[in-house]
Order: sequence, then C-alpha cells, then structure tokens
Amino acid sequence: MIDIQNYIDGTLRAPVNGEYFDNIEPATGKAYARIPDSNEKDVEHAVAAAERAFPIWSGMSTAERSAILMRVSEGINAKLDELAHAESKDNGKPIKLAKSVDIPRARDNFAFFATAILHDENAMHDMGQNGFNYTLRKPLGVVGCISPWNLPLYLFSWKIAPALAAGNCVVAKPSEVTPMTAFLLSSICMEAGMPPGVLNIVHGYGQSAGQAIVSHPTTKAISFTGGTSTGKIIAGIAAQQFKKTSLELGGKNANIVFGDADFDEALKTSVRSSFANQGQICLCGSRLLIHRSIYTKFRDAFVERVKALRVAPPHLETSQVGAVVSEAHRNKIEAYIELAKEEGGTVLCGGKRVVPDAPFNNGYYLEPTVIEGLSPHCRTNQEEIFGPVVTLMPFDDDDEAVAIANSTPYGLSSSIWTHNLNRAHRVAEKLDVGIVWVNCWLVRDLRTPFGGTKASGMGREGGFYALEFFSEPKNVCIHLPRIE
Ligand code: TXE
Repeated sequence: MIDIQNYIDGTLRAPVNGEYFDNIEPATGKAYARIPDSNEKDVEHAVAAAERAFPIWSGMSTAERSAILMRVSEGINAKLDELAHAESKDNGKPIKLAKSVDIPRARDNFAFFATAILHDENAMHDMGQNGFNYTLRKPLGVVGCISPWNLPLYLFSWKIAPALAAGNCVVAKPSEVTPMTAFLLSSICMEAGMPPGVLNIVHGYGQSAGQAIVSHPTTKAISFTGGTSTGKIIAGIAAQQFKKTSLELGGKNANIVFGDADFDEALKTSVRSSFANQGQICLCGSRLLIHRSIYTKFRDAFVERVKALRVAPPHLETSQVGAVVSEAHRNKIEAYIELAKEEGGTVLCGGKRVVPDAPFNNGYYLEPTVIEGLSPHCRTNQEEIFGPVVTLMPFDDDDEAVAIANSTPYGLSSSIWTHNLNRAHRVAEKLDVGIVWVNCWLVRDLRTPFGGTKASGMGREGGFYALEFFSEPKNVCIHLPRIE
C-alpha cells in the first residue's frame, strides 16, 4: 500500500489528523493506496504557505515563472510512461488513452500557459488630447482549484497551470477517487525548483478538504470542475464572500448526424464520442440524434461497431473500454439503464456487466450500451449519466434537431455532421452550448474558450480566458493637462 501525502509548503506531509482512507483500483476493485483524509487544518497550513509564497512568486519576472513551469512540463514528459500507468490504474481508463491523451495533455497544459504569459499584452485606451488609460493585470493572490476524477491530471493541470502562470499561488485538491497522479506531480514540482508554497496539494474528501478551500477567506477565486450539484454548493459559498468562480459542470451533449453527413467518418467518430473514457467525459455525445432518412442504416452500423469494442482490463494495450471509475458510479450507471427500460427504451446492445478473468473479476466493467425508443424529454435523455451509455433519437428537420439538442438543462457542447456549409453555420448559431464541433469531436485548440451555458456552468477556461479569470484588471487613468 502506497501512502499518498499532501504537498504543502514544498514538502510531502501526512494529514494533521493522521487519518487515511482507501484508494481503490477500479480494474480489480481492490484497495492499493491510502489517501490523506485532510481537513480544514491541512487547508489552513496550505493557505498560509501559499500566502507566504505569493510575494516571491508574483514578484518574479514572467520569464522566470515561465522557466519553472516549463520544467514542470518537461518533468511530466520525462515520466510520461510512469504517469500513464498510474492514471490508468487509479481511474480504470485504458492505458493507451492515458498514454496518448491524458498525460501528453497535462504536459502540454503546463507548456501552453508557461509560454502564453510570454506573449500576453495589456490594454491601453487612448483618450487623445486628454490622456490615456492603461490596464494592469494583477494576480489575485491565493486561489483554489478543485478537479474531478474522469481526466485526473489533465483537468488538474488545466486549472493550476494558468493559475500559477498568472502569478497566483494555489491550494489544489484533486478528486479523492483519483489522487495518484496529482501526488506524483508534487515531486515533479519539487524537482522543477518550484519555490515552497507556490503550489499546495491537499488530498481528501470534497465536503471536508474541498469545502475548506472554498470557504477559506483567503482564497480569492475557485476554479472547479465536477458535478452540477457540487457546483451549486460551491457557487453558494463563494458568492457570500464575493469570490470569483469558474465552474465547469456536467453535459448532456447532442451529437447530430444529418442525412448528408460523411457516413463513415460520422460513424467512426460517434463511437468514440459516445464511449471514449467509458463515456466519462463531460463532452461525450451522450445523445445521438440521427436524421430519419439514414436512421436505420446508421443505427445498425453503429450498433455493430459498438458490439465490436473490446471491454478489457485497462493495462492491456488492446483494451478499448476499461473499468468505470468506482463501484458507486457503476451502480449509478446501471440504475440509469434500468430507468431507460422503465421509460420505454429498447437496449440495442450492452447493458450488462463484463467479468474478466481473475484478478480483474471484481472490477467495474460495463458493456457499452446503446438505447433507442425514448422521448427526448424523459429522465434518461435529460440527466447526465456519465458512463458508457448513449441514446439514439431520429429527427426530421434542422429545427427539430435544434429543439431536441437544446431541450436539456445542460449546454456544454454539441457536434454537427453535415456537408452543407449553410446548415452547419445556421445550426451552430442556434445551439445553446459553449462549444460546437462541425464534422469532428474533441478537436482542441487550447486558446479557445472552454465551458458551457445553463447547468453546464459559468465562465470559460482556456487561453487568455483562463489567464483573465486568474487575474484582476486595474485601470490607471492618466490625464494630460493642456499646455498653455
Ligand atoms: O463529482 P463531485 P462526483 C458529474 C457526473 C458524475 C457526477 C458526480 O455526472 O456522476 O458529477 O460525480 C470535490 N466542496 N461529473 O460526485 O463530487 C470532490 O472532492 C468542495 C461531471 O465524483 O462534483 C472532487 O474533487 N469540493 C464532471 C470534485 O469536487 C467538493 C466530472 C468533483 O467531485 C465538494 C466529474 C464540496 N462540497 C463528475 N464536494 C465534469 N464536468 O467533467 C465534492 N467536491
């Protein structure tokens, strides 16, 4: 058993209360590490260390900060294999995915923000003869970053990298379900020469360690990715203290395939957008809307491909669908499959557990599941399932597709598949979401705004949007008196 430690003031430490809880490997259902059960005392130490470090870190030149963050990026790259194995073990995702997406992306997040600050500009508003304004952008001070379990190091770094790059000191908490790669990052930061207290990582449960970060009067902003109900709690606490919040919450995204789409490409990508990471990505297209003219052909081809997906222990290079993240989460997904049946849905494939050979026979494996015949307004089509479950719905025209797509409380992303350029632009404009992909899915440019509308959250991450969130503009007005 590995004992995970908090990273506070540049050192690895046990939690103040000495308490730990088990870290379960989803592939086997067995505990393999212990997680600090930190509370407000650990958070207090972390905030105090961050406060002490702030003048040092914010006082560095951007070039100095950039160099340290680049070394963190290089450190992640040097340990790519080790981190990918750790991520796969902790989360249940196929090792191939961790190696090709999660860890490279964590590396790139640090490099992206480390270099972004070298190219940043501030605004100047000219008043002509009367003078001018210039706008300073100052770091906020100590900020909190709270991340989820589905893309652990990827989303952790997506928050802490811009926060640090902008000159803030950070108290961060990874998900208690997948803390391992954040723990490994602690040593990488030490080796990179990050001054003590600049980044502090406190492990533990959301209601204790997480909420202590949100409630602490010294944390000036909270960047959170997780469930919508947790987002509501965080927004409520933060609002009382006028804290900035960036909330990236759930999704129930529509993947819309029109009759004129490139059939093969739409098919191939739709399998991926439905089931990548066991369907546990907020951007997954969990509702597949198919034009009636191609519905039967597309459905049959889709189901055939889904049946061919290999559900297997994640350490195998051939695994395409690994284990879902926890027993509780598997139970939640299974309850939604039962609900779908009660609501009149037909399960076209999947819906059952997969039991690999020992020692993986107690892992949390589910078949990729395809369901049709449900109303767009039923609970299965309105609530986030966040697992390997996709529903299929036919539509007759563009307006109906948009109406179904927009009918949920969520508004994160959508994909449109069509060769008709006018339709693509028209539909993209009408979709009430933060991100639209045309003839693709999850193609990412780190400069673009990332986030959703409605119950999918508030604010945008990415590029200068994130750097703006983690800084405070201060306008300086210079009046030029007339020379007589
Ligand atoms: O998330 P939580 P859970 C959705 C998905 C999933 C559901 C619940 O539908 O089934 O949310 O997942 C911390 N104060 N998404 O329960 O609890 C927690 O410790 C401060 C979508 O795992 O929101 C963890 O670090 N922090 C999502 C983080 O919040 C608190 C990704 C997220 O956990 C806290 C994950 C509190 N009171 C789940 N309570 C996405 N948008 O990608 C919990 N936390």
